[in-house]
Amino acid sequence: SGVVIVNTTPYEGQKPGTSGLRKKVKVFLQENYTENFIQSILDANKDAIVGSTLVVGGDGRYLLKEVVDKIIKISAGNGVAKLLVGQNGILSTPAVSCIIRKYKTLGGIVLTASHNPGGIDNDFGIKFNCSNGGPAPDATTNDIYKLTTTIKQYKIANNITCPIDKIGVHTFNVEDRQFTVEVIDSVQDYVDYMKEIFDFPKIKSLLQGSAQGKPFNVLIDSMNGVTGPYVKRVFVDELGASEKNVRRVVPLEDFGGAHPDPNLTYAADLVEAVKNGDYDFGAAFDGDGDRNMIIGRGAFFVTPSDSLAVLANHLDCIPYFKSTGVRGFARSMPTAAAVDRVAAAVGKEIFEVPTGWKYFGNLMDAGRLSLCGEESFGTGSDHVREKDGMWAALAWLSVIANTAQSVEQILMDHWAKFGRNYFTRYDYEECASDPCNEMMQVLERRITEAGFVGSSHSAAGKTYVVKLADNFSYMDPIDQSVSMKQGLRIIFEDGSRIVLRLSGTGSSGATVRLYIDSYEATDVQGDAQVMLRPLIEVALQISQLQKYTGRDAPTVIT
Ligand code: VG1
Ligand code: CO
Repeated sequence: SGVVIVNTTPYEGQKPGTSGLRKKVKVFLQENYTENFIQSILDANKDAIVGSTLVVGGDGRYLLKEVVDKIIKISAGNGVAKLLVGQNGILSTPAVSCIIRKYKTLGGIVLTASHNPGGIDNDFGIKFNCSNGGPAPDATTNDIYKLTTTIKQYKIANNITCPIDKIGVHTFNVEDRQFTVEVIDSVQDYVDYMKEIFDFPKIKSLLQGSAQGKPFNVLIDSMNGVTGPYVKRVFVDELGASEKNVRRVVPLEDFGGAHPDPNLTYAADLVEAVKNGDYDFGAAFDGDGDRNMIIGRGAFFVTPSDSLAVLANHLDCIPYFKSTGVRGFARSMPTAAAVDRVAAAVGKEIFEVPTGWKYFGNLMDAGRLSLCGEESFGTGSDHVREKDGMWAALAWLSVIANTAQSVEQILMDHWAKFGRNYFTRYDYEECASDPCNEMMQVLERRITEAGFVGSSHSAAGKTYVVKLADNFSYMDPIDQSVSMKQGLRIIFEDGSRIVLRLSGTGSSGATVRLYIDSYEATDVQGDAQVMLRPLIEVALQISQLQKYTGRDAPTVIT
């Protein structure tokens, strides 16, 4: 087959955000839009691309198969030697990371807009992961972006058509070079790895009741996203759960109309099912399988910042960490500082990085980091270089199997020992961009002005004195790269924090995120919304958020 060189012109705005390029499907459907971005990803790898192997897969959303087909043709056109493609294009984000690492490929292309809704009127996304299995760091995504602004042509082998619905190997000759597409089982490598990491027989006996008598009844919700086949294989085939223990396990192109984001708002029906049913545990995962929500009996909610802290304190329940040892811990800046207290107690390093999983990779590669998380329902370890929803659920079940405690008891014990970081996040989704940008500028000026540090702010009978305020910047301790302007922080004398940032994953307008974190040593049984009310009021006053967004209530509260 021959390679054609197609002339093209740049599109504006192909700048990857927190996690890849995410746009409406219709944006990707514009002539050469997707081709330009794929070619730019390959070009950013320079000479290494010729003769390389790449992993390709995504979360099953609308447009996946068409884009896989384009990646096959453009890879062939650019001298890639081999692609490992998930059957029907299906691979969860953590599975891509696992496969890149296992087969030591140059990297992978992940086709997902994660938790954003799918379907022809919704979102699609393309992300490049490097040879460590993690999302490309800023330097690489900046290179990709720069290439998209000057692209003049792309190379494509149009004659190559390769079925991806069956497992198998296809080889082609492309201008005297051999090009191979290996269609792989979407779940096998990942499931094999989970069986190495966890004690499956122990989790199985927990679920079946042979350990404590009564079966431990779980409800696992894939939200019509990519984790369906993984959940079936692990929970039903391996761990002996029944079909009644799993729900929404068929990946759908539009996620059945659901917003596949595992939180109390968008996974409300799982919460209801666990509340009203005889369940000891519920978990939900997002569209691409890297996020998780954990709830206990009666839908007792585990806030992700606490989930991270609890797991940090119980890593000895997971065989993987017995062999690797436990290195440090890390969290993203807006994540509540509960894990910091565990790190201090067990004498481990703790890192605070900007929002986005790409910032954890260097620390893991350097052997400094074992477990990390984000408040946005992301939890994971150095077993891969992405957050991993199903891993988090299996980690929790390991803790439960080892401690013989309920989810709620585990949290109560944790708070009794460490105190509690109350946390909440308010999201104001799809606001007008200009006023939100203005709000952030005005707020940054105000909080960095002389006199702001030391000023007091009162609401609902509480007064807070500012100790530090800035626009968070981070220097990577491994390669010294600096990431500026990662979110406005106001930290008060008592350790309470207000954080404000604009989302980098939306596909239209601006989404404002307001994060509130406040520590209580002994008053640990309260309701987060009640406990945090004064601080929320203070945040709304200082930011004038309601004026700028025109919203008097958030879209989502977690
Ligand atoms: C959000 C979360 C962030 C997460 C990112 C990708 O980013 O806040 O913590 O890493 O999504 O998650 P932002 O910029 O919208 O706040 V996923 O599951 O969409 O890959
Ligand atoms: Co995701």
